[in-house]
Amino acid sequence: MVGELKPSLIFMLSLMITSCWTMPVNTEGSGQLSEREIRQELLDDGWFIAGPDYAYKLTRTQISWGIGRRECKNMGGDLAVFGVRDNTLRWKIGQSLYKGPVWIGLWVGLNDRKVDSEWRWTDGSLAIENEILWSPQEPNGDSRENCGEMWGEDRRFTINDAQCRFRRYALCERKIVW
Ligand SMILES: [Ca+2]
Ligand SMILES: [Ca+2]
Repeated sequence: MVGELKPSLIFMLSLMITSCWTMPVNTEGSGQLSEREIRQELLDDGWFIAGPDYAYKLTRTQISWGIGRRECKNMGGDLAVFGVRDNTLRWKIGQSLYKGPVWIGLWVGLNDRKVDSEWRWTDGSLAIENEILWSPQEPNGDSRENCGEMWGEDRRFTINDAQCRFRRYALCERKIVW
């Protein structure tokens, strides 16, 4: 069969096969970004990386807890949970953000809206007592205050229960897929 093919056709076929082998792997458009490119993309988009796999960003304006959560989701994340649960990370995030716009508190992914005094993270898990570093005398709002904010004024970035309708910047968190 091969013998019936013209030599020029065989040459062309071999050229095609060789070029396929030697063609450089094109990563552009394949969705495969390098770690450096992912970092740059997040940075350009206003996110900052804290912790191994998470990025953080504040909402543009101060809004209620519910709208804050929606905005975080629109930005590809949710209200911060991981970075709030971890004391060291929360402090680090707080310090970084305190250099930005002036704020009293930031909405985080914590609420007791369903059952009062039963604090849950927005991932649905029940917050264990020592997972939340409450501000002194907090939580004190009973059924009036059902949304968690990270308090900035004392620079300790402890947690306060606040009225969900209050206007705060929301602390959005996004897991980075490297
Ligand atoms: Ca409450
Ligand atoms: Ca309170």
